[in-house]
Amino acid sequence: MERVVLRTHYSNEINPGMDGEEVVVAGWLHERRDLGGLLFLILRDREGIVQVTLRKDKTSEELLERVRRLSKESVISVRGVVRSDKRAPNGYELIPREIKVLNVAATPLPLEVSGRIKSELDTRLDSRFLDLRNPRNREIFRIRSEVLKTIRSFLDERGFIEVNTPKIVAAATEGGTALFPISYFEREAFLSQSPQLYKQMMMATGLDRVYEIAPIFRAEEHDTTKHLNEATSADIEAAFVDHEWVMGVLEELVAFVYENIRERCGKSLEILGVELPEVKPPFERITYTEALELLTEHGVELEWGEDLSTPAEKTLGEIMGAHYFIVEWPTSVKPYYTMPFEGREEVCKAFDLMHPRVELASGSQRIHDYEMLRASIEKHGLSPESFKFYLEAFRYGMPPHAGWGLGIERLLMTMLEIENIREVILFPRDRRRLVP
Ligand code: AMO
Repeated sequence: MERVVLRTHYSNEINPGMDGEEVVVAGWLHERRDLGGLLFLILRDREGIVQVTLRKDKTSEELLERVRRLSKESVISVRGVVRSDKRAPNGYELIPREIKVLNVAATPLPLEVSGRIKSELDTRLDSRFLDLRNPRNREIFRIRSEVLKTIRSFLDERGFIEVNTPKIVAAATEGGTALFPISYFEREAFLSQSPQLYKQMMMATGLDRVYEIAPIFRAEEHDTTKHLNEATSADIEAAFVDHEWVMGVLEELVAFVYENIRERCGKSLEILGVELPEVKPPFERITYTEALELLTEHGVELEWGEDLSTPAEKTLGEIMGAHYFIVEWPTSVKPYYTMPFEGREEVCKAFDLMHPRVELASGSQRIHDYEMLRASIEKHGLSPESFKFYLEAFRYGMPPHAGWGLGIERLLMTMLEIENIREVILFPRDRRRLVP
Protein backbone atom coordinates (compact mmCIF):
# COMPACT_ATOMS: atom_id res chain seq x y z
CA MET A 1 0.00 0.00 0.00
CA GLU A 2 1.23 3.50 -0.78
CA ARG A 3 1.90 5.66 2.26
CA VAL A 4 1.22 9.34 1.75
CA VAL A 5 3.58 11.83 3.37
CA LEU A 6 2.88 15.40 2.41
CA ARG A 7 6.25 16.75 3.51
CA THR A 8 9.88 15.77 3.27
CA HIS A 9 11.20 18.12 5.95
CA TYR A 10 10.13 20.06 9.01
CA SER A 11 11.29 23.68 8.87
CA ASN A 12 14.12 23.06 11.35
CA GLU A 13 15.49 20.19 9.25
CA ILE A 14 16.37 22.59 6.46
CA ASN A 15 19.48 24.79 6.58
CA PRO A 16 21.32 27.21 4.28
CA GLY A 17 23.83 24.47 3.49
CA MET A 18 21.10 22.70 1.50
CA ASP A 19 21.16 25.45 -1.13
CA GLY A 20 19.79 24.09 -4.41
CA GLU A 21 18.06 21.03 -2.90
CA GLU A 22 14.38 20.40 -3.46
CA VAL A 23 12.22 19.90 -0.35
CA VAL A 24 8.53 19.72 0.49
CA VAL A 25 7.31 21.54 3.59
CA ALA A 26 3.77 21.59 4.93
CA GLY A 27 1.91 23.62 7.52
CA TRP A 28 -0.25 26.68 8.01
CA LEU A 29 -0.17 30.01 6.21
CA HIS A 30 1.11 32.16 9.04
CA GLU A 31 1.51 35.41 7.17
CA ARG A 32 1.69 36.94 3.71
CA ARG A 33 3.71 40.00 2.77
CA ASP A 34 3.36 41.75 -0.56
CA LEU A 35 6.49 43.79 -1.28
CA GLY A 36 6.89 45.34 -4.73
CA GLY A 37 8.20 42.62 -6.99
CA LEU A 38 8.07 39.95 -4.29
CA LEU A 39 5.36 38.05 -2.47
CA PHE A 40 6.40 36.30 0.74
CA LEU A 41 4.43 33.49 2.27
CA ILE A 42 5.38 32.55 5.79
CA LEU A 43 4.56 28.90 6.37
CA ARG A 44 4.46 27.70 9.97
CA ASP A 45 4.93 24.09 11.04
CA ARG A 46 5.49 22.46 14.44
CA GLU A 47 9.14 23.37 14.48
CA GLY A 48 9.14 26.95 13.24
CA ILE A 49 8.61 29.00 10.09
CA VAL A 50 9.75 28.92 6.47
CA GLN A 51 9.82 31.90 4.13
CA VAL A 52 8.49 31.04 0.68
CA THR A 53 9.48 33.71 -1.85
CA LEU A 54 7.52 34.23 -5.05
CA ARG A 55 9.05 36.52 -7.70
CA LYS A 56 6.13 38.18 -9.37
CA ASP A 57 7.85 38.37 -12.77
CA LYS A 58 8.56 34.62 -12.67
CA THR A 59 5.24 33.44 -11.24
CA SER A 60 2.05 32.89 -13.19
CA GLU A 61 -0.70 35.43 -12.56
CA GLU A 62 -3.03 32.51 -11.79
CA LEU A 63 -0.82 31.28 -8.90
CA LEU A 64 -0.24 34.80 -7.57
CA GLU A 65 -3.98 35.41 -7.48
CA ARG A 66 -4.66 32.07 -5.77
CA VAL A 67 -2.05 32.81 -3.12
CA ARG A 68 -3.28 36.38 -2.60
CA ARG A 69 -6.80 35.16 -1.93
CA LEU A 70 -5.71 32.41 0.45
CA SER A 71 -6.91 33.01 4.02
CA LYS A 72 -4.48 33.00 6.95
CA GLU A 73 -4.17 29.63 8.73
CA SER A 74 -5.08 27.68 5.59
CA VAL A 75 -3.16 24.43 5.28
CA ILE A 76 -0.63 24.33 2.46
CA SER A 77 2.31 22.31 1.24
CA VAL A 78 5.11 23.80 -0.79
CA ARG A 79 7.56 21.94 -3.00
CA GLY A 80 10.48 24.19 -3.64
CA VAL A 81 14.19 24.77 -3.91
CA VAL A 82 16.21 25.92 -0.91
CA ARG A 83 18.09 29.16 -1.44
CA SER A 84 20.52 30.39 1.13
CA ASP A 85 19.70 34.00 2.07
CA LYS A 86 20.97 35.72 5.19
CA ARG A 87 17.97 38.08 5.30
CA ALA A 88 15.42 35.25 5.57
CA PRO A 89 14.43 33.61 8.87
CA ASN A 90 16.87 30.74 9.63
CA GLY A 91 19.10 31.93 6.75
CA TYR A 92 17.20 30.35 3.88
CA GLU A 93 14.16 30.85 1.69
CA LEU A 94 12.21 28.48 -0.47
CA ILE A 95 11.66 29.20 -4.18
CA PRO A 96 8.40 27.35 -4.89
CA ARG A 97 7.89 24.93 -7.75
CA GLU A 98 4.45 23.90 -6.59
CA ILE A 99 2.06 25.20 -3.93
CA LYS A 100 -0.82 22.95 -2.89
CA VAL A 101 -3.73 24.21 -0.87
CA LEU A 102 -4.71 21.26 1.34
CA ASN A 103 -7.51 22.98 3.21
CA VAL A 104 -8.81 26.52 3.32
CA ALA A 105 -9.35 28.17 6.73
CA ALA A 106 -12.66 29.95 7.27
CA THR A 107 -12.67 33.64 8.17
CA PRO A 108 -12.65 35.47 10.46
CA LEU A 109 -10.56 33.41 12.90
CA PRO A 110 -12.04 33.22 16.40
CA LEU A 111 -8.57 33.81 17.84
CA GLU A 112 -5.41 35.62 16.77
CA VAL A 113 -2.87 32.79 16.50
CA SER A 114 0.29 34.87 16.73
CA GLY A 115 -0.64 35.96 20.26
CA ARG A 116 0.20 39.55 19.33
CA ILE A 117 -3.32 40.49 20.31
CA LYS A 118 -3.78 39.24 23.88
CA SER A 119 -6.88 37.10 24.40
CA GLU A 120 -8.56 36.18 27.67
CA LEU A 121 -7.77 32.66 28.84
CA ASP A 122 -11.43 31.72 28.49
CA THR A 123 -11.46 32.78 24.82
CA ARG A 124 -8.25 30.87 24.27
CA LEU A 125 -9.62 27.72 25.88
CA ASP A 126 -12.82 27.95 23.83
CA SER A 127 -10.69 27.75 20.66
CA ARG A 128 -7.98 25.58 22.12
CA PHE A 129 -7.06 24.02 18.76
CA LEU A 130 -6.14 27.48 17.49
CA ASP A 131 -4.63 28.58 20.79
CA LEU A 132 -2.13 25.74 20.60
CA ARG A 133 -0.95 26.84 17.15
CA ASN A 134 0.83 29.58 19.06
CA PRO A 135 4.28 28.15 19.82
CA ARG A 136 4.36 29.62 23.32
CA ASN A 137 1.23 27.69 24.27
CA ARG A 138 2.07 24.57 22.31
CA GLU A 139 5.56 24.14 23.79
CA ILE A 140 3.98 23.61 27.22
CA PHE A 141 2.67 20.31 25.90
CA ARG A 142 5.97 19.25 24.45
CA ILE A 143 7.44 19.79 27.91
CA ARG A 144 4.49 18.01 29.50
CA SER A 145 5.15 14.98 27.31
CA GLU A 146 8.82 15.01 28.30
CA VAL A 147 7.90 15.34 32.01
CA LEU A 148 5.71 12.24 31.80
CA LYS A 149 8.43 10.34 29.95
CA THR A 150 10.98 11.41 32.56
CA ILE A 151 8.78 10.28 35.45
CA ARG A 152 8.23 6.91 33.79
CA SER A 153 11.91 6.32 33.07
CA PHE A 154 12.92 7.41 36.60
CA LEU A 155 10.45 5.03 38.24
CA ASP A 156 11.10 2.18 35.78
CA GLU A 157 14.78 2.44 36.60
CA ARG A 158 14.02 2.06 40.31
CA GLY A 159 12.07 -1.13 39.79
CA PHE A 160 8.55 0.31 39.83
CA ILE A 161 5.92 -1.42 37.70
CA GLU A 162 3.35 0.69 35.87
CA VAL A 163 -0.24 -0.31 36.61
CA ASN A 164 -3.69 0.88 35.52
CA THR A 165 -6.42 0.86 38.13
CA PRO A 166 -10.15 1.43 37.58
CA LYS A 167 -11.50 4.94 37.27
CA ILE A 168 -15.09 3.82 37.82
CA VAL A 169 -15.24 2.95 41.51
CA ALA A 170 -17.69 2.16 44.28
CA ALA A 171 -16.16 4.08 47.18
CA ALA A 172 -14.51 7.36 48.09
CA THR A 173 -10.85 7.34 49.06
CA GLU A 174 -10.04 10.78 50.37
CA GLY A 175 -13.15 11.13 52.57
CA GLY A 176 -16.81 11.31 51.66
CA THR A 177 -16.90 14.63 49.79
CA ALA A 178 -15.73 15.73 46.37
CA LEU A 179 -16.97 12.73 44.37
CA PHE A 180 -18.63 12.74 40.97
CA PRO A 181 -21.48 10.22 41.03
CA ILE A 182 -22.24 8.38 37.81
CA SER A 183 -24.91 5.87 36.99
CA TYR A 184 -23.50 2.39 36.58
CA PHE A 185 -26.36 0.27 35.25
CA GLU A 186 -28.70 -0.10 38.23
CA ARG A 187 -26.12 1.01 40.79
CA GLU A 188 -24.49 4.24 41.83
CA ALA A 189 -20.79 4.54 41.13
CA PHE A 190 -18.22 7.32 41.20
CA LEU A 191 -15.32 8.66 39.18
CA SER A 192 -12.11 7.81 41.03
CA GLN A 193 -10.60 10.57 43.19
CA SER A 194 -7.31 8.74 43.54
CA PRO A 195 -5.89 5.26 42.86
CA GLN A 196 -5.23 5.10 46.61
CA LEU A 197 -7.16 1.95 47.53
CA TYR A 198 -6.05 0.01 44.47
CA LYS A 199 -2.39 0.93 44.67
CA GLN A 200 -2.42 -0.16 48.32
CA MET A 201 -4.11 -3.43 47.37
CA MET A 202 -1.27 -3.98 44.89
CA MET A 203 1.05 -4.17 47.90
CA ALA A 204 -0.73 -7.36 48.94
CA THR A 205 -0.07 -8.93 45.53
CA GLY A 206 3.70 -8.95 45.71
CA LEU A 207 4.12 -6.48 42.83
CA ASP A 208 5.90 -4.55 45.56
CA ARG A 209 6.54 -1.22 43.85
CA VAL A 210 3.95 0.21 41.51
CA TYR A 211 3.13 3.50 39.87
CA GLU A 212 0.30 4.96 37.86
CA ILE A 213 -0.09 8.18 35.88
CA ALA A 214 -3.79 8.79 35.38
CA PRO A 215 -6.66 11.22 35.78
CA ILE A 216 -8.15 11.92 39.20
CA PHE A 217 -11.63 13.40 39.48
CA ARG A 218 -12.49 15.86 42.23
CA ALA A 219 -15.97 17.36 42.49
CA GLU A 220 -14.65 20.40 44.33
CA GLU A 221 -16.59 23.62 43.83
CA HIS A 222 -13.38 25.69 43.87
CA ASP A 223 -12.87 28.11 41.05
CA THR A 224 -9.20 28.87 41.59
CA THR A 225 -6.04 29.03 39.51
CA LYS A 226 -4.68 25.83 41.12
CA HIS A 227 -7.66 23.45 41.11
CA LEU A 228 -9.08 21.32 38.32
CA ASN A 229 -12.02 18.94 38.48
CA GLU A 230 -10.10 16.47 36.35
CA ALA A 231 -6.39 16.51 37.11
CA THR A 232 -3.53 14.14 36.39
CA SER A 233 -1.73 12.42 39.20
CA ALA A 234 1.49 10.41 39.28
CA ASP A 235 1.04 7.94 42.12
CA ILE A 236 3.46 5.48 43.62
CA GLU A 237 3.16 2.80 46.29
CA ALA A 238 6.03 0.70 47.64
CA ALA A 239 6.13 -2.17 50.12
CA PHE A 240 8.70 -2.90 52.85
CA VAL A 241 9.63 0.79 53.05
CA ASP A 242 8.55 3.71 55.19
CA HIS A 243 7.40 7.27 54.48
CA GLU A 244 10.98 8.58 54.65
CA TRP A 245 11.98 6.27 51.81
CA VAL A 246 9.18 7.40 49.51
CA MET A 247 9.94 11.04 50.35
CA GLY A 248 13.47 10.36 49.12
CA VAL A 249 12.09 8.99 45.85
CA LEU A 250 9.87 12.05 45.47
CA GLU A 251 12.54 14.70 46.00
CA GLU A 252 14.98 12.89 43.73
CA LEU A 253 12.28 12.57 41.10
CA VAL A 254 11.40 16.29 41.17
CA ALA A 255 15.09 17.24 40.94
CA PHE A 256 15.56 14.77 38.07
CA VAL A 257 12.57 16.18 36.18
CA TYR A 258 14.01 19.72 36.42
CA GLU A 259 17.42 18.52 35.29
CA ASN A 260 16.06 16.47 32.41
CA ILE A 261 13.75 19.20 31.15
CA ARG A 262 16.60 21.70 31.27
CA GLU A 263 18.69 19.29 29.22
CA ARG A 264 16.09 18.12 26.71
CA CYS A 265 13.69 21.02 26.30
CA GLY A 266 16.06 23.97 25.97
CA LYS A 267 14.33 25.38 22.91
CA SER A 268 10.85 25.03 24.41
CA LEU A 269 12.00 26.74 27.62
CA GLU A 270 13.49 29.54 25.56
CA ILE A 271 10.21 30.05 23.69
CA LEU A 272 8.42 30.16 27.06
CA GLY A 273 11.06 32.51 28.47
CA VAL A 274 11.67 30.26 31.46
CA GLU A 275 14.96 29.51 33.13
CA LEU A 276 14.69 26.52 35.44
CA PRO A 277 16.31 26.95 38.84
CA GLU A 278 18.66 24.35 40.34
CA VAL A 279 16.59 21.95 42.40
CA LYS A 280 18.75 19.92 44.74
CA PRO A 281 17.63 17.21 47.13
CA PRO A 282 17.32 16.75 50.05
CA PHE A 283 14.56 19.32 50.41
CA GLU A 284 14.11 21.09 53.71
CA ARG A 285 11.70 19.39 56.13
CA ILE A 286 9.61 21.24 58.68
CA THR A 287 7.03 19.72 60.99
CA TYR A 288 3.44 20.87 60.94
CA THR A 289 3.96 22.35 64.43
CA GLU A 290 7.04 24.27 63.26
CA ALA A 291 5.02 25.52 60.28
CA LEU A 292 2.39 26.88 62.69
CA GLU A 293 5.09 28.61 64.75
CA LEU A 294 6.61 30.20 61.64
CA LEU A 295 3.15 31.36 60.60
CA THR A 296 2.46 32.90 64.02
CA GLU A 297 5.74 34.81 63.77
CA HIS A 298 4.50 36.19 60.46
CA GLY A 299 1.09 37.16 61.75
CA VAL A 300 -0.94 34.18 60.48
CA GLU A 301 -2.71 32.38 63.34
CA LEU A 302 -3.84 28.77 62.92
CA GLU A 303 -5.25 26.36 65.48
CA TRP A 304 -3.27 23.12 65.91
CA GLY A 305 -5.28 20.51 64.00
CA GLU A 306 -6.46 22.85 61.24
CA ASP A 307 -5.44 22.18 57.66
CA LEU A 308 -3.26 24.87 56.08
CA SER A 309 -5.29 27.55 54.36
CA THR A 310 -4.26 29.05 51.03
CA PRO A 311 -2.96 32.28 52.65
CA ALA A 312 -1.03 30.15 55.17
CA GLU A 313 0.54 28.14 52.34
CA LYS A 314 1.45 31.37 50.58
CA THR A 315 3.12 32.88 53.65
CA LEU A 316 5.03 29.66 54.34
CA GLY A 317 6.14 29.57 50.71
CA GLU A 318 7.53 33.09 51.00
CA ILE A 319 9.43 32.09 54.14
CA MET A 320 10.80 28.81 52.73
CA GLY A 321 11.56 30.08 49.21
CA ALA A 322 12.19 26.63 47.64
CA HIS A 323 10.69 23.13 47.58
CA TYR A 324 10.12 21.83 51.12
CA PHE A 325 8.31 19.07 52.99
CA ILE A 326 5.80 19.54 55.79
CA VAL A 327 5.93 16.42 57.99
CA GLU A 328 4.36 15.11 61.22
CA TRP A 329 0.82 16.21 60.48
CA PRO A 330 -2.02 15.96 62.99
CA THR A 331 -3.60 12.53 62.48
CA SER A 332 -7.03 14.16 62.40
CA VAL A 333 -6.17 16.24 59.29
CA LYS A 334 -5.00 13.31 57.17
CA PRO A 335 -7.01 10.43 55.65
CA TYR A 336 -7.87 7.23 57.56
CA TYR A 337 -5.17 5.16 55.85
CA THR A 338 -2.32 7.24 57.31
CA MET A 339 -0.08 5.61 59.92
CA PRO A 340 0.18 7.46 63.26
CA PHE A 341 3.50 7.63 65.09
CA GLU A 342 3.85 4.97 67.76
CA GLY A 343 3.38 6.41 71.24
CA ARG A 344 2.19 9.80 69.91
CA GLU A 345 -0.91 8.91 68.00
CA GLU A 346 -1.99 12.55 67.58
CA VAL A 347 0.61 12.96 64.81
CA CYS A 348 1.05 10.77 61.76
CA LYS A 349 3.63 9.72 59.19
CA ALA A 350 2.20 11.93 56.47
CA PHE A 351 3.99 14.54 54.40
CA ASP A 352 3.16 17.23 51.89
CA LEU A 353 5.65 18.31 49.28
CA MET A 354 5.34 22.05 48.81
CA HIS A 355 6.48 24.42 46.11
CA PRO A 356 6.55 28.01 47.42
CA ARG A 357 3.39 28.66 45.36
CA VAL A 358 1.35 25.53 45.93
CA GLU A 359 1.19 21.96 47.29
CA LEU A 360 2.68 19.54 44.76
CA ALA A 361 2.23 16.14 46.38
CA SER A 362 1.10 14.37 49.48
CA GLY A 363 1.81 10.94 50.82
CA SER A 364 2.42 8.84 53.89
CA GLN A 365 3.29 5.56 55.43
CA ARG A 366 0.03 3.62 55.52
CA ILE A 367 -1.67 1.58 58.20
CA HIS A 368 -1.06 -2.04 57.17
CA ASP A 369 -2.74 -3.74 60.15
CA TYR A 370 -6.31 -4.86 59.44
CA GLU A 371 -7.82 -4.09 62.87
CA MET A 372 -6.08 -0.75 63.13
CA LEU A 373 -7.25 0.26 59.63
CA ARG A 374 -10.81 -0.81 60.33
CA ALA A 375 -10.84 1.22 63.55
CA SER A 376 -9.37 4.23 61.74
CA ILE A 377 -12.05 4.06 59.04
CA GLU A 378 -14.72 4.08 61.77
CA LYS A 379 -13.01 6.89 63.64
CA HIS A 380 -13.18 8.99 60.46
CA GLY A 381 -16.94 8.46 60.41
CA LEU A 382 -16.84 6.09 57.43
CA SER A 383 -18.41 2.66 57.13
CA PRO A 384 -16.00 -0.34 57.05
CA GLU A 385 -18.75 -2.17 55.10
CA SER A 386 -18.21 0.02 52.03
CA PHE A 387 -14.46 -0.61 52.24
CA LYS A 388 -14.82 -4.40 52.50
CA PHE A 389 -13.10 -5.14 49.16
CA TYR A 390 -10.14 -3.01 50.27
CA LEU A 391 -9.99 -4.23 53.87
CA GLU A 392 -9.92 -7.87 52.71
CA ALA A 393 -6.48 -7.26 51.20
CA PHE A 394 -5.18 -6.47 54.69
CA ARG A 395 -6.24 -9.77 56.24
CA TYR A 396 -4.03 -12.26 54.44
CA GLY A 397 -0.55 -10.82 54.58
CA MET A 398 -0.18 -7.12 53.85
CA PRO A 399 3.38 -5.79 54.15
CA PRO A 400 4.19 -2.35 55.59
CA HIS A 401 4.04 0.19 52.77
CA ALA A 402 4.08 3.86 51.82
CA GLY A 403 3.39 6.06 48.80
CA TRP A 404 2.45 9.44 47.41
CA GLY A 405 0.46 11.24 44.73
CA LEU A 406 2.05 14.07 42.73
CA GLY A 407 -0.09 16.51 40.75
CA ILE A 408 1.29 16.70 37.21
CA GLU A 409 -0.40 20.02 36.43
CA ARG A 410 0.85 21.52 39.70
CA LEU A 411 4.37 20.36 38.88
CA LEU A 412 4.15 21.91 35.39
CA MET A 413 2.60 25.22 36.42
CA THR A 414 5.24 25.79 39.10
CA MET A 415 8.14 24.63 36.97
CA LEU A 416 7.11 26.80 34.00
CA GLU A 417 6.01 29.78 36.12
CA ILE A 418 2.50 29.63 34.71
CA GLU A 419 -0.13 31.45 36.70
CA ASN A 420 -3.22 29.42 35.85
CA ILE A 421 -3.32 25.61 36.05
CA ARG A 422 -5.74 25.53 33.09
CA GLU A 423 -2.90 26.43 30.75
CA VAL A 424 -1.00 23.20 31.35
CA ILE A 425 -3.81 20.75 30.59
CA LEU A 426 -5.17 20.44 27.05
CA PHE A 427 -8.88 20.68 27.79
CA PRO A 428 -9.42 21.77 31.39
CA ARG A 429 -12.45 20.66 33.35
CA ASP A 430 -13.52 23.20 35.93
CA ARG A 431 -16.68 24.39 37.65
CA ARG A 432 -17.92 26.06 34.45
CA ARG A 433 -16.08 24.27 31.71
CA LEU A 434 -17.19 20.94 30.22
CA VAL A 435 -16.46 21.70 26.55
CA PRO A 436 -14.38 21.59 24.48
P1 AMO B 1 -4.09 14.50 47.47
O1 AMO B 1 -5.56 14.57 47.59
O2 AMO B 1 -3.29 15.47 48.26
O3 AMO B 1 -3.56 13.06 47.90
O4 AMO B 1 -3.71 14.62 45.93
C1 AMO B 1 -2.38 14.45 45.49
C2 AMO B 1 -1.92 15.60 44.62
O5 AMO B 1 -2.76 15.69 43.47
C3 AMO B 1 -2.89 17.05 43.09
N1 AMO B 1 -4.31 17.44 43.15
C4 AMO B 1 -4.89 18.34 42.33
N2 AMO B 1 -4.39 19.06 41.30
C5 AMO B 1 -5.24 19.89 40.66
N3 AMO B 1 -6.54 20.05 40.99
C6 AMO B 1 -7.08 19.36 42.01
N4 AMO B 1 -8.38 19.51 42.31
C7 AMO B 1 -6.24 18.45 42.73
N5 AMO B 1 -6.43 17.60 43.78
C8 AMO B 1 -5.25 17.01 44.01
C9 AMO B 1 -2.10 17.88 44.08
C10 AMO B 1 -2.02 16.96 45.28
O6 AMO B 1 -0.88 17.23 46.07
N6 AMO B 1 -4.22 9.50 47.85
C11 AMO B 1 -3.43 10.67 48.17
C12 AMO B 1 -1.99 10.51 47.73
C13 AMO B 1 -1.23 9.48 48.54
O7 AMO B 1 -1.25 9.58 49.78
O8 AMO B 1 -0.60 8.59 47.94
C14 AMO B 1 -4.08 11.88 47.47
O9 AMO B 1 -4.88 11.76 46.60
O10 AMO B 1 -0.82 18.12 43.53
